[in-house]
Amino acid sequence: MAGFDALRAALQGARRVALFAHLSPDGDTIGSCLGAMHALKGAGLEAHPFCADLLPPDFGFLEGFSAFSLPFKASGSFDLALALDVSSPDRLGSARALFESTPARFCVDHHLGNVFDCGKIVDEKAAATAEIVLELVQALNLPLTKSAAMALYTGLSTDTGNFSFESVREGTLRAAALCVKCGAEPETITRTLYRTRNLSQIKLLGAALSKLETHAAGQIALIALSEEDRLWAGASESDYEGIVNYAAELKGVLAAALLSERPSGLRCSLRCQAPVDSSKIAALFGGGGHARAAGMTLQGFPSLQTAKSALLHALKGALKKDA
Ligand SMILES: [Mn+2]
Repeated sequence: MAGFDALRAALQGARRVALFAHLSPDGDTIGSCLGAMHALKGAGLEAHPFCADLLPPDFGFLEGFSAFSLPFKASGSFDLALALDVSSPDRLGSARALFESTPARFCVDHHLGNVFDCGKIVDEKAAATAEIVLELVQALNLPLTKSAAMALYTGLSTDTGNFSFESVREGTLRAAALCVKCGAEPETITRTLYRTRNLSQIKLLGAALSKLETHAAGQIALIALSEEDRLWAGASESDYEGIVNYAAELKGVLAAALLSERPSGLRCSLRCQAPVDSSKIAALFGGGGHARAAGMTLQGFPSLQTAKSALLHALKGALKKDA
């Protein structure tokens, strides 16, 4: 991988490493940061994870989760900065300044169209950034402790729908097997992340299902959740996770969207089946992601209703063009 030798060299002279997660952090960016942190610490380095956003509390079961801090709380300077699962400097949010002020900078990522201008270890075929981190851990002979294995397995699992997406390749499962060999507990991770819900999540899901609409002869499924729905359910940001899949699972649906008014803005999650490309639809609204799953924050719409109309128009356009 391009950038690997440079990273190895940079690590040799480094003492303090700063690790960076992206805005709206998911299991892959969090798991990759914590996995890298444990592995680097095991090799005698200092490593600190940073995220400019609030972290979803669901990942609190991972060892070292509380080590994450906001970038302005960083003390001292770092020799090496590593952005994990971050596709562009913008996605660092307010952590960008800390990243850019560090002398040696690298990103480890699997997104299409990574636009960083630094040392790059990018594999667009990897199902998760955690998969690349595992390759690096092995290639650099870093220790894979149980804590690191739990974190990296979490990254692999969350980015692949628990090992069920098209992106899953032999290397993904080999990476998972290595994590299990080193102490990762698939049952604990699966139960904690996918089989445990709080009341606000169940209520929000109920509201979402009652608002599911279909369009274009059943090829589009759309859910729009208002601020009122959020207040009724008592929902927090992380409670929206996964709801879009209910729309995507409806038989005959090629494009599914969840639009939601949240404290962080008007968010949209997309799930599309081939040949419709989620990332192309997201790009129309300044967002990004992958062909099967993408997301964006919609800006400049005076109401949920106008945003919904614009989104529906874009979904219908994508169906005409791609399907
Ligand atoms: Mn990822």
